[in-house]
Amino acid sequence: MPGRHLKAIRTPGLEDLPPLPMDAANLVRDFEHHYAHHLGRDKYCRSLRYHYQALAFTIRERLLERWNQTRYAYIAASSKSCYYLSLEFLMGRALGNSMLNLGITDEVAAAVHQIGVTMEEITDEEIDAGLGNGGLGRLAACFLDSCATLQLPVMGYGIRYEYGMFRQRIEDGRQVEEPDHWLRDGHPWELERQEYTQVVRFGGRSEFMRDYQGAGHFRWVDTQDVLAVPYDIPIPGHRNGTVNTLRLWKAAATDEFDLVEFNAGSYSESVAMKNAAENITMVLYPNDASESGKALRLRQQYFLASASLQDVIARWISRNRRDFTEFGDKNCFQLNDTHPSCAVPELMRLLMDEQGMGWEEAWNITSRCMAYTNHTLLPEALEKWSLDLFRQLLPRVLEIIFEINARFLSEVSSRWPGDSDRLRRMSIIEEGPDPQVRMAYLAIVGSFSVNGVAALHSQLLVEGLFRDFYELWPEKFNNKTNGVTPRRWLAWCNPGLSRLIADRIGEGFVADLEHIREIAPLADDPEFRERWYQVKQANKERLAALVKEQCSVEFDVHGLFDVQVKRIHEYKRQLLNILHVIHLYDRIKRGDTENWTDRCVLIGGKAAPGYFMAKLIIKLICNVAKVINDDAVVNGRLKVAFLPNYRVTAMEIICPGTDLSEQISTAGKEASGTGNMKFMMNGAVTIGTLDGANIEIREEVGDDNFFVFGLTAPEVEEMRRSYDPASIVANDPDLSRVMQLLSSGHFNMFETGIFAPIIASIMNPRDLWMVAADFRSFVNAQRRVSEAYLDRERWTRMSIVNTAHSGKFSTDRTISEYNRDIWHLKPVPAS
Ligand code: 26Q
Repeated sequence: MPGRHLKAIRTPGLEDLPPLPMDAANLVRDFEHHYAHHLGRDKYCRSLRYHYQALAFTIRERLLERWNQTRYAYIAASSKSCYYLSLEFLMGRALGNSMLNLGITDEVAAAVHQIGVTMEEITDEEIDAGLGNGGLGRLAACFLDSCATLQLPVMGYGIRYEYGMFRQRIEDGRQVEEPDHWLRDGHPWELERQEYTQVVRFGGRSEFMRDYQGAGHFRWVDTQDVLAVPYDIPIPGHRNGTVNTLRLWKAAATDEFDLVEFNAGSYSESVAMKNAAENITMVLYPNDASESGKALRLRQQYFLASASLQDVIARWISRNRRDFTEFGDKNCFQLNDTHPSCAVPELMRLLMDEQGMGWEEAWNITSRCMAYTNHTLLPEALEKWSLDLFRQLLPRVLEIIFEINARFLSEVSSRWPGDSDRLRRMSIIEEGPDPQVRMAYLAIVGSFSVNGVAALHSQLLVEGLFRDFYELWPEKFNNKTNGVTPRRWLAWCNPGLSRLIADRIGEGFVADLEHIREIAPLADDPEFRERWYQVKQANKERLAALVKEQCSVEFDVHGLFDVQVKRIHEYKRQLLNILHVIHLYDRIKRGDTENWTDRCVLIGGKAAPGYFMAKLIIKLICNVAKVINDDAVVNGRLKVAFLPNYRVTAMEIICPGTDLSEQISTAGKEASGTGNMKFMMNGAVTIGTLDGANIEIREEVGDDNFFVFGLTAPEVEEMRRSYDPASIVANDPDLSRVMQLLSSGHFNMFETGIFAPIIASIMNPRDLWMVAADFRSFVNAQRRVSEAYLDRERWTRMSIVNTAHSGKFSTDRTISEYNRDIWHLKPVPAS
């Protein structure tokens, strides 16, 4: 029954079963059981897919025991809980991570060996769970790992998209998108939880009525209802017995829905309605900035918010009856950007319309348990939804937003009487011919905490985008610098380096990355440096093999591996990177190659399907790569490759094999960046602007171990006033030659004029990303990089120092700060 929690049926003894043994022999036995009896395969099966599935089930049942124990411990502690609401969880693969966190990597390796396949063959069968676009989605995944490792009662809530992030192919140098039907062969890690199905309503209208006592109530009627069916995914902590939950909702049509239409004799309408309902969770929007105005996207956002809140409330009622006095103290909802911010009016609606509370009481609870994280500084990426769309889809929710706004604006006007300009600026509703709901303002007004994701970003938020709100409520605003989980991004993806580190300082750094600082003195130990260098070389071999296989380009591991992988976006300036590549090519052609450092430049990332410039930049990278790689004069001094289909699993091979990490966004535009942290942790040195978390990385490693360049954020804003790229180009002979090469058609011989929009954007005085402005400084910094790389001892020392100072960038630190300042949860040991 949707929405209703049945009384528990106790099956005696189930939780007293002896724990499943973890030794290799028992793993083999359970593997064989799943392979033969569950999946029905035998020795004639030609596909390794079932080996993967059987092993996944073998490990999942070991997670299940700990999962239950964790739940019992949380119930017994009746502690405060936090819910991470996110439209994206970019989980990647689960098998390796589960083994690592259960602490059974060696046992599984032995078992797999007995079965007669290699570990790599099996792990390669797993498809990435690509339920996210980029940084924001991967951050959510790293957060869940840290919450479980810190034994915090935190649950993730998201959407079980049928199709995840599209697969990218490159055809003739251009991006082609293919659907990612990742669930085709089933997902062995998930557990369907039909019994916790919720109903989410859309459309209809809001009605006011009085009950028999004369009290007024709002009713939302004539709605179209959709079922939300939960699928749970286990999130193991690192060797601590805790297994937390990620709950993903799938949309399904209600039975009644079908029947009404069906009985009316319209079978096809009924099927169409069913499809409309199930479409809600069909596909992830592949846009890493906002996608304007799409009704289906708003449906997804409300669907997630409503299903998750109803689920939390149902659990609350099953444990506390209808006593909500402590609800606000015992629950916290962290909103991953504005995407789930319908949660603010939706919690109001559930508390008032369904639980019968008055406004004051409901608002008191809501505004005490919502917290909002902002992930962008680009004003154009701030989410807005048209009022008309809102009214059509969520009429009752819009009414509540109006009331929130009215009460909020009256607070503003009593603080600043007569300041009508301020009222207009701060209103949750943007007036105009097509009025809009400003989701960020809704989130700020409804939350007790608002945070940015790096020090600079948080500072720029209160000085710029959210300045008015900061003046009103300074105490709400705070910073939480991002991190990445050292389990996946060091221990799992870089076993060679992890062993070397563990040999010297023990394994403690995996659970507490602050310990990694202890390797810093070893940068002065020549023998340690030699071993460090050898590990890096081996990782470069692995990366070179991937590049060979995927791009048919041969990277020589003695060259400097120079890597930029991330979503393709103008503000991230892949264009600046390629201008430098063209400049190096030009130097080779001119014979200016004294003391040359061979370079292998790797660029990868997906462009939003509708983003013309981003797609054109991919085409340029591919064309430049082809010309350079085919030019005999270059003779291996420079290699360039575009890696197709960049994703979590690719990064696991890329970051360990990288020498130089490119973090070159226009200052003030990248909120934080997290790829920068993965690279640093794996001993890459950064070339970067003073943007996002780069600033904090540089602070940790020191000026000598970081190649900084470019305008600062205030300098960028200052330069905009008089920006004149034409004169910058004219006064820089190197840049002139690069622009000359571009304009001459050297990289588009039989494709006349295709790069004209790129040339125009560089030459545009209103170029938002100021590519020409930073060219000289970038090329100079790259010169210093090349020189440093020629001195192998010096470079290796820098590499060690980078890893040694990566402790701050563990999500364990980030989550501890969220907990200390925002959530206030007590850790609960699993047993
Ligand atoms: C919004 C509305 C409609 C459709 C799509 C979207 C949408 C989807 C994804 C908007 C933004 C995103 C993703 C944003 C993102 O990944 N931001 C990155 O977040 C990282 C984690 O905080 C930061 O490190 C990066 O700097 C930031 O760019």
